[in-house]
Amino acid sequence: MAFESLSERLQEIFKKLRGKGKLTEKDIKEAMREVKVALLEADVNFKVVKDFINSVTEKALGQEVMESLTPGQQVIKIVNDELIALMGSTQSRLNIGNKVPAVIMMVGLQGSGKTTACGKLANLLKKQGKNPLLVACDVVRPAAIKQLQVVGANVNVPVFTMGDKANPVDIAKASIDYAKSHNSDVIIIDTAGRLHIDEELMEELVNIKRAVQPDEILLVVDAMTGQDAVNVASSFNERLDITGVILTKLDGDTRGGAA
Ligand SMILES: Nc1nc2c(ncn2[C@@H]2O[C@H](COP(=O)(O)OP(=O)(O)O)[C@@H](O)[C@H]2O)c(=O)[nH]1
Ligand SMILES: [Mg+2]
Repeated sequence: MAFESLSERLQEIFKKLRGKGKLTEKDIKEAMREVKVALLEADVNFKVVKDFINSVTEKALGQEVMESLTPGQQVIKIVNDELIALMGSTQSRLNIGNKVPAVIMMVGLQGSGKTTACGKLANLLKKQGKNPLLVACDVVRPAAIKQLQVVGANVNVPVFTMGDKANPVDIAKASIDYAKSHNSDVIIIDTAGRLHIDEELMEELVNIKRAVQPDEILLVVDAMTGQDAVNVASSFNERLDITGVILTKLDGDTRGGAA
């Protein structure tokens, strides 16, 4: 992911700064140039990057920093503080923790990227020391279960399935017992989508929600949806009271067909 490699790049730049006792103006400018390149390569808007670098450079070149005992640390702190200000100062973390297993339900239109996001989320949770279980509740799309199994295998996370003849509500319920007996502390439910919002889909999702009381209901939205994303989000929110949104396909050019 773009942010992953950006943070790695920044760590490298910070390491160099930290290694220096005293910083010269040249050191700081050199580091800022590297930060700038890293941000641009992570596809951050040029004007945003320019303002960011100007603001950080100005602060970093201030007297207090240059004369402090740990100028490298000070500069790193400035970059971090400004980055937080830039990206939004409230970090949204998943609200899971008390209940075992915690339940995360993924919802969204067909093709929005739910199944893919399930894998990414499972991987992330695993890195945080969790023991996730993926649950195959999409029994509508023919190859959906197989797809989730491939996604799960890629990140080494088990997948709970009851095949495509079972009812999604029953699958979701059964997965909780399965998680308990297999030491999974968080389950990620992959649900079916539709091409358009329809009553049948919403009812299915509402029923799953009622059965498993998710801690988080994350709406997965394709970033290319554009303005219609707002309509999609409010329709899902009305019925399901979603707790978060995951924007997918921010990478690359997924636009196809008519330009
Ligand atoms: N480029 C790109 N493609 C994605 C992303 N997420 C999903 N896809 C692709 O979009 C298609 C639909 O994704 P899928 O996870 O099956 O969507 P679902 O129907 O909501 O489960 C697949 O071909 C995915 O590989 C993403 O973040 N970037
Ligand atoms: Mg899917």
